Amino acid sequence: MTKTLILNGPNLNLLGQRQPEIYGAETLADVEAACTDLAQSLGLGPVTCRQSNHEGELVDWIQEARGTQDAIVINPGAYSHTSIAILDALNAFEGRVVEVHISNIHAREAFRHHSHVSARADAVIAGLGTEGYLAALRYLARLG
Ligand code: CA2
Repeated sequence: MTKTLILNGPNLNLLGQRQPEIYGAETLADVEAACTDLAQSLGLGPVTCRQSNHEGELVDWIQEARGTQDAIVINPGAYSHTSIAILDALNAFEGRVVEVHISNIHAREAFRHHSHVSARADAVIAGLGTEGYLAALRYLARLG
């Protein structure tokens, strides 16, 4: 069983409400429900979904995942490009880390091209839309 924490960072609570041309039409609740359903059908183990607009709260949840979760799927939002604190917290987590970006950050503004989190991630998914979260779960299930 792979217990998985799905973490979403700032502004991702607005999914489906603004900028559908970039982030799609699904709401965060839709994405979280699809992740829960897929994890169950893959026999992956329980998923816990959380979203915060606050860097420190994301750090707290990553710390709490130490010893309690086997994997973290994280879309750090704009903190990807700025947060050493989230990178440090992930570096203290022993399990697998998959970084997800809904958009292809490399095809966007230059300030989005670098993610601090990618230095720790076992895998990085960008540009698959919200399907990226499901691809992350399939990857984790395949690894067992
Ligand atoms: O492509 C991604 O998933 C991002 O992590 C999304 C972040 C952005 O800062 C990163 O560069 C790439 C922004 C999330 C904002 O989400 C919204 C969704 C709907 C409406 C408004 C914002």
